[in-house]
Amino acid sequence: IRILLAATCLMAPLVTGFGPAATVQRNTMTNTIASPRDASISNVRLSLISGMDTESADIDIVRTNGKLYNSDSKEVPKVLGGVKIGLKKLVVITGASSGLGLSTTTSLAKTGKYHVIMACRNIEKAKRVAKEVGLPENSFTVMKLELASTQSIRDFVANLKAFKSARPLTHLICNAAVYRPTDPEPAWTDDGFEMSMGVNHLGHFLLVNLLMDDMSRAKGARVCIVGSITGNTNTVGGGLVYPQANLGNLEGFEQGGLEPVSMIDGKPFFGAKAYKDSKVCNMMTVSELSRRYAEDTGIVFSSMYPGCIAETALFREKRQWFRKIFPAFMKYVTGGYVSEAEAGDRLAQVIDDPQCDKSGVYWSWNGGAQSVGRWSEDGKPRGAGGSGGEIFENEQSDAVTDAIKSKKMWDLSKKVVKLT
Ligand code: NDP
Ligand code: PMR
Repeated sequence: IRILLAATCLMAPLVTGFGPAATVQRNTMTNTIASPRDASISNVRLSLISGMDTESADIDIVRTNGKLYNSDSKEVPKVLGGVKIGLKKLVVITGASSGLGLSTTTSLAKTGKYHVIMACRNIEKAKRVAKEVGLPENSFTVMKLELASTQSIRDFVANLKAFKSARPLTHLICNAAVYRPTDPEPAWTDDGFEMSMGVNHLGHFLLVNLLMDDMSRAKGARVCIVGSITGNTNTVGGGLVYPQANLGNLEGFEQGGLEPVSMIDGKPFFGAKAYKDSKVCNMMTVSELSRRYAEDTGIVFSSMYPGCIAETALFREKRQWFRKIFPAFMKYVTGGYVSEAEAGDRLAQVIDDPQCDKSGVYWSWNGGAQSVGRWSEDGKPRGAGGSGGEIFENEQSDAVTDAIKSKKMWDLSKKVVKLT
């Protein structure tokens, strides 16, 4: 009993250090060493209750003199990798209820290092799929985020603040997207933005900006906004397949970007192009974030192309025959196919791998049928992104790296979403 009491007292500073909302709920000793001099405890299981969720953490340490030891009696630092011992890193993933977002959630959760906030528009669906893929109970929390509403985005950020009281937000993945190639007329977000641009770019643009202050206080923070080959006209997938992304001179945003203005270039609505334009804005946003904040805050900003995950629900609007043929076409003709699971590992790598600790990079994988996927006059790889490739720092098209246009895109996006 004495050891149990001692353990509770020793753990108290560890727990209360994480903020006022954290309290000890349960404290179970599974293995004790009898000698009072050693008084070591291994595998103490703590449950922290924060604003919205209960999380357990296995702590493999304890010592009396203020120093911490692991179960091999080796002293360990109180802060490991920027995160306090016993607490997982906190990562927000938008659109975690399907496709790439869900497989990335699975990849990160299974490392045991991350607690994933699944930021989703459909809470019930997110909970259901989390169960279906067998996410460990204490590895995730589902939170409401409707990117087609700036109010919902602001509410999400406020709710996250309550949740975060137990630990800082270190990682953000902007992944959610819609692709509406067959819509004859534009759909509109709550605020009156065209749906693909509103959800894929403007919603994430607002979210990142609202979280920037908090994240700049975290150590080792990373932000990844998912881009695509189809937004880059220097590739076969983005350059040869009609329509090409083209922001024009952002005339649509200059006009306020609100209904009835649908396209960023001010031209008539074109669903497939709106998606590709939004991906250009995603990648430009990363360059701008990196230029503006990387050095001062230490945050690593990146974008990536996961490969062609041809079976996801992104293609829900496409005809049935296309959805059947597309994966085979990508596998056997272009070599650009990648499975959801492998794509999830790739995005998780951008978040977790020390190799990806460099800001402003657009990551890709050099897999698949190289000869088809490459379109490179300078001989540098621009892989099709297919299965089994190595990670590399990809180049983006001149239209994406246009610094003047990126700045204009940034300034107008701020105006459009009413960020001061
Ligand atoms: P999915 O359709 O499978 O996943 C999209 C996710 O976004 C879903 O969780 C969806 O929620 C969510 N979402 C859609 N609209 C909103 C909204 N208004 N508010 C909040 N969440 C929303 O597509 P993918 O997994 O294929 O796409 C993920 C990312 O990967 C996208 O950024 C896409 O551009 C990118 N990408 C995909 C490629 C591919 O080949 N599939 C290739 C290159 C990039 P719900 O589950 O409720 O529908
Ligand atoms: Mg594309 C190496 C060639 C390559 C790659 C990597 C892609 C990726 N595509 C390639 C080639 C081609 N595609 C060719 C030659 C064709 C004409 C037959 C073709 C067609 C095509 C269509 C109709 N491809 C598509 C579509 C879509 O509707 C997808 C799209 O553009 O969604 C926006 C798509 C894609 N091709 C890709 C990738 C990754 C996509 C998925 C979407 C995305 O960027 O998120």
